Amino acid sequence: MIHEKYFELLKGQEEFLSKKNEKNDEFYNGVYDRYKNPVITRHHVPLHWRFDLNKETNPEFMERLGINAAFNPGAIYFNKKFYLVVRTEGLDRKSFFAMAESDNGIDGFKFIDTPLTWDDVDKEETNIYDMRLVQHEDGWIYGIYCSESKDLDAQQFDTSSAIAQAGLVRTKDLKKWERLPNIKTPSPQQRNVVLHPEFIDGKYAFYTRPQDGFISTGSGGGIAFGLCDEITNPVITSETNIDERVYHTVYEVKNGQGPAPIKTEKGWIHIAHGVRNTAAGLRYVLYTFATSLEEPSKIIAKPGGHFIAPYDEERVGDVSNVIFCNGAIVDENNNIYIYYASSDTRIHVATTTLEKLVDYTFNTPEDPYRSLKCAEQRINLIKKNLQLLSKNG
Ligand code: M1P
Repeated sequence: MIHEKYFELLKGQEEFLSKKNEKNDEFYNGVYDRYKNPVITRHHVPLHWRFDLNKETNPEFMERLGINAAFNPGAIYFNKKFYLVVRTEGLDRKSFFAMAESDNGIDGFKFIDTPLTWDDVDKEETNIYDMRLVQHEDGWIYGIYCSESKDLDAQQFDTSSAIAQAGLVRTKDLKKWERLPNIKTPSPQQRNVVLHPEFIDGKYAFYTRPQDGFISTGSGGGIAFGLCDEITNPVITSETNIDERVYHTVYEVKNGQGPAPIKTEKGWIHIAHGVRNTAAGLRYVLYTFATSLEEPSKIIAKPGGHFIAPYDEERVGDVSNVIFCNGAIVDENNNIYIYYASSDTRIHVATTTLEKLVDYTFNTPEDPYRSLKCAEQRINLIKKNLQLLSKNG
């Protein structure tokens, strides 16, 4: 017999899920729009994924398998629907992937089917998260995610040290997933590995993030680029750093490629995250850069500063002061949906257009790296504006 509390909670959840999302008019920067509500939170997770509905086995209707957070989603536009592969984290800290679907990409996201699983090829793999989805020109949809295991070489008292590797899966229908071997690179650890959507010189091309520690990138860091011959035996023999960490920037401590780059007439546009350290801990923001169409590993434009940073309530969560993005969608009208998570807790969308993203990336001044140069940059802007104002005044 189904517990009566289920129907009461279901009614409330259905009302919550049917709430329309609206643009947040209090925010303006001309580059993108923010929205009033997150698109996915832990409260979106279906009740029958969390509660045992049977009154006999759960007379008090207790939540048996609670959800802590829903964040860092991979994204893909498939058969005219918006799909997010959500990093769904149980109360036990383990993340799993779950698919949510919406007709318009702004609201109405619902978790579908059941959590995603595939062949368990790596028995040491403990935690999985942050999938990047890409429709490759070879016809497959690939998912690359962080596959985390305990560091077996750590001292016995050290129960925290971990190893991050790049797990690889693929599908054609978003239902049946094939697990391929982890991607091998010259670096001891990897996170934020992303597949480029097109072949380069007939090879699969990847953005990687070499690191020799789990949290700190150590002597590694930066966004690197590497090629691989065979996707079923993914070995990248050489990684070249294309976007390094730089002192006193928003990507001083760490950075990482976000979703797969977006192709435009002027170049590939990349959305990445940059990290700096503060007295309150690490601060994660997003930034963009463009690489050449002829040479996707060559940066040709890079605005200074952040593109999206924690705003209002986004600042607070399980890991506060974090904006992270590993999923974006471009629809048939060149509208762009950037799915970003705030503070490792919930998912938001920011919308813009291809035209605006190109304008922002190519026409925003670069970081001149020194305060007096920044002041000069701003004085130039002020002078030009004052001239214009006095001519038209
Ligand atoms: O907690 C913030 C982020 O920390 C890590 O980011 P990076 O890969 O740059 O080290 C990841 O664990 C990410 O999931 C998380 O959001």
